[in-house]
Amino acid sequence: MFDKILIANRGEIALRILRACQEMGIKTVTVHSQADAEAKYVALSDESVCIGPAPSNLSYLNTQAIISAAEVTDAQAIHPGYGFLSENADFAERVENSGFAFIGPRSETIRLMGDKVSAKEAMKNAGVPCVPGSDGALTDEPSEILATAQKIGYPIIIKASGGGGGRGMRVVHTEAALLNSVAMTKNEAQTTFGNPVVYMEKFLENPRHIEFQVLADQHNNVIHLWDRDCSLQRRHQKIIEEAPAPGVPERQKNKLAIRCADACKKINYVGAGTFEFLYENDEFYFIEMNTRLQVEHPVTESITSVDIVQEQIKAAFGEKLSFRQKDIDINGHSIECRINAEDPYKFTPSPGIINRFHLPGGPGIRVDTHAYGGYKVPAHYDSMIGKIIASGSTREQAIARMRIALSEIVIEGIKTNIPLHIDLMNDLAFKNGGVSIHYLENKLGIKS
Ligand code: MV4
Repeated sequence: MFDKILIANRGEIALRILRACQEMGIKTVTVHSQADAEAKYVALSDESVCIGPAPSNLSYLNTQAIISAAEVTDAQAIHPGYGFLSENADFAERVENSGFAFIGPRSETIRLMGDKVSAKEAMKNAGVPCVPGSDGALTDEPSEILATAQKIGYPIIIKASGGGGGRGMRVVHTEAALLNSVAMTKNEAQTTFGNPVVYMEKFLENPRHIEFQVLADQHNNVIHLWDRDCSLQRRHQKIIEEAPAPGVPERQKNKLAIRCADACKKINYVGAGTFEFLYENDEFYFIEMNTRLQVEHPVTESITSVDIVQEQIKAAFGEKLSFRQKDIDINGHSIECRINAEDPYKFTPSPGIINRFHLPGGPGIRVDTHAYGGYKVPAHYDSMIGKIIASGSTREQAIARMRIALSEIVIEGIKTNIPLHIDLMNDLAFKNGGVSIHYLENKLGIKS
C-alpha cells in the first residue's frame, strides 16, 4: 500500500480523507493556504505544507505548488477531494507524469467526462439511457439546428459541452427564439470555457436528480453502490441528499445500476464515479458523469457499509476492490444536511469566528466537519462547514433522527442554514419523499 498520501484539499473533506489514511496506516501530508494554517486537519496530519496565500487560485488551484509539496515530502499519491482540481484532467495528467498516483480515474477518463458531448456519446454507446437530443455537437447550419429541435420537440435546452453542473445552459421554448439562443450560448461557452461547442436536449420540466455511485479497480472489477436523491438544491448547490431515492421501484434501479457498472467496464473506469440522471415520469435519463468523490458520499457509505474513500485509495494503488456486487446490501435509509455558514433565507455568506460549538450525537448520527469552538470560518472559500448524516432503518426514522440532531446543534458567532434544514425536516412534501429539483426554489419563492 502507499506509504504516504498528499491531500490536495481543505475543509471537512481533507479531514475525511485524513481519517481514511490513518485507518489504513498511511502517512498523511496536508497542504494549506495561509488562511487555513490553524485548520484541524493540518494539526492532525503527519506533515503539512503551506502552498500560498488565501485566494484559491494562488493555493488550492496552484498545480505546481501542490506537486512540489508532494515532491519535498516524498508522498506517493495525491487525493484531490472534491471541487478545486479534482476533475481537472490536466492536473491529473501532470500528477501522473510527475511519478505520483492520482487518486481518481485516469486523466483521459476525466477528459472524456469533462467534455459533456463525448461523455454522453460514450454512455449512449455503452447502453446508458440518455436525454433525447442532438446526435453530438450542434453544427453551424441553421436549417439543421431548426430540424433537430423540431424533431425533439419544444421546450429544448442548449448546453455547453465544456459546461456541466448547471453552467452554460439555456432553455428555448419557441422556434422563433432558437437560433439566437444557440448563438448566445455558443458565445458564452467560448468566453467561459474556451470551447464554443454546444448540444441540444429535450428540456425536462420537473425532474428529480437521482445519481448512482460506482467503484472500479484496475482489474476490471466494477460494483455499484446504488443511488442517491439530490433533488433538494438551490442554484445548483445541493443542500440535502438521501439514499436510497424514495419511491423508485427497486428492480428499475437495479437494472440501471448494472448498466452503469457495465458502462464503467467498457471504458476501463478506475476509482469512484457518479452517474447523474434526471428522473421524470418514471424514466431515467443520463446527463453527466462525475469522476470525483462527492460531497454526499456518506449517505451511500451509511446504507452500504462501504468506505468509499478507502476503496478509492486501494483502487489507485492497484489493489482489488474489497467487495463483490453480491456482498453489497442496502441497509435502511440515510439523509445528509449540508451545514453552510450563511444566512438561512438570504443565503449571504457568514464567515467569522465560531465562539460556541456543540455537535449532535446518538444512534445513527455521523458528523463530518473540520469546525470547532474558536474556529474562524474563512471568507475565501465555499460556505459549507460540515455535514450531518442521519441514518435509520426507515426513511421516517432517519428524518426523525435528523430533526433531533439539528435541534441539538449549537453554533454561535456565525449564521448557519440550520433553521432552513429544520424547516425542511418538517416539510410535508419532503416527508412524503420524491420532490423535484425545483421544489426548494419554489418553496423559497425564488425564480430560477
Ligand atoms: C437538464 C434539465 C432539464 N432538462 N437537462 C443542471 C445541472 C446540470 N448537471 C444539468 N442540469 C439540468 N439539465 C435537461 N435536458 C434541468 C437541469 C437542472 C438541474 C439538474 C439537476 C439538479 C438541479 C437542476 C437545477 C436546474 C436545472
